[in-house]
Amino acid sequence: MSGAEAFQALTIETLPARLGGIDALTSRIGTNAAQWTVKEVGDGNLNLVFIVTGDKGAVIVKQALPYVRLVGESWPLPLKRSFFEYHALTRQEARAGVGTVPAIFHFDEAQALIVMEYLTPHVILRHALIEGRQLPKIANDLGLFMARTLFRGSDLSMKAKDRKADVGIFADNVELCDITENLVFTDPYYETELNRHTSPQLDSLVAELRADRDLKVEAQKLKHMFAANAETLVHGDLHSGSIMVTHDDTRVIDPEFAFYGPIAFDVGMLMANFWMSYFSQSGHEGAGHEKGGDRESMRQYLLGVIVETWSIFRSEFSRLWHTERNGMLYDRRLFEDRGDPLGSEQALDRFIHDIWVDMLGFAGVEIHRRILGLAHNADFETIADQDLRATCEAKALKFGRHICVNRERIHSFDEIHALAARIEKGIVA
Ligand code: SR1
Ligand code: MG
Repeated sequence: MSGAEAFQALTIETLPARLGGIDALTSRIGTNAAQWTVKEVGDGNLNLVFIVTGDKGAVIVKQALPYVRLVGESWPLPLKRSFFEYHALTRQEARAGVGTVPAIFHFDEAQALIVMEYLTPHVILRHALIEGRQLPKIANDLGLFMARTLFRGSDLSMKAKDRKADVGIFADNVELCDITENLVFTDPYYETELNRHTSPQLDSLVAELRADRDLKVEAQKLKHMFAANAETLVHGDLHSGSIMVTHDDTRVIDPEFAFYGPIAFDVGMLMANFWMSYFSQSGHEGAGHEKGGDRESMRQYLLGVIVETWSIFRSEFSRLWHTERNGMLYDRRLFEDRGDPLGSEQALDRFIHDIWVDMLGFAGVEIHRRILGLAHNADFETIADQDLRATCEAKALKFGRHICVNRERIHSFDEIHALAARIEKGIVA
């Protein structure tokens, strides 16, 4: 299929004939396209995802649709998000290393499709956590991934000219940013058509949050930061559904929301999804991996993952600060080169402190939008008992409000996790 042809959505039936002549596929899965098996497995909100298997192997074919799959054709969405996903993946691989994202074999811009590595036996991290599986490597892998992609895409590392050119390219990812700007920072905080929540159980808490002036002011402050602080190339949708895992391997997928935004946005979104998993665990008691595992040990595991992810992120970011700080910010000529290494340490401490504070804010609003907005997550949605689900969600909502509004006065995970435990046990109403 040539890139010049008009866009046409693939189907299970048409895919072999349409892609059967592409060397990037045939060389990996076999030339006899008539024998390929095709399965559509997309369970995200936006795209088609096919596993295509031939006699030599399998690949993933991901194709964007000209609308939001979750909602339907009434919500058009440009195909160019596939372009941003492809270019974000190539940059992430260059910055974080081969094996941190799926390998890319082919990109067709007009057909908005990417052919990439079929990750197997990987599963979506969110599903693994719902099952009660404890993955030993995720904190290390994700801490490193964030530090390396976020540092190396910023003015701490890139040449100003290159970075500005890249900011220009990704600035066109307007519609996907618009989704986040509305769905994360605004819609959850007022009554609008696409929102939903577990009702009537959460009605009074939702009304309370929507009347909460301090919370809404903070959410808008964070939105401003999201829209105006083009600090680095962020993944833009780094939740546990955008990560695939095995016991030994972690891959970050799906960066179609990538744009130049705040470092803390990716970190906060990821942490929020670990905290939501924490508060959802009691809804999965007795189910899943090895009869559900022990959900208290799962909760302790999740808090440990959060602390370790941050610690790895912080130490790798600091290492890069000392070894790769060759961009235009915090110029070495002002500090190390004139015998003032402490000046650079002071700047680093402050830089990391700002990420910490903003991370807590972004995490708080991400938690809220997954419970009050359009796009919910399976951690809570798969809890069949509505009363139990609402109890879990209410705890997460209160926790999210606290870390968002009080973020400038929160200094450690010890205090955050002491609060989380009190909320979880019902000690704090
Ligand atoms: C309409 S898209 C809803 C959500 O799905 C994506 O994964 C993003 O998280 C987006 O906010
Ligand atoms: Mg996605």
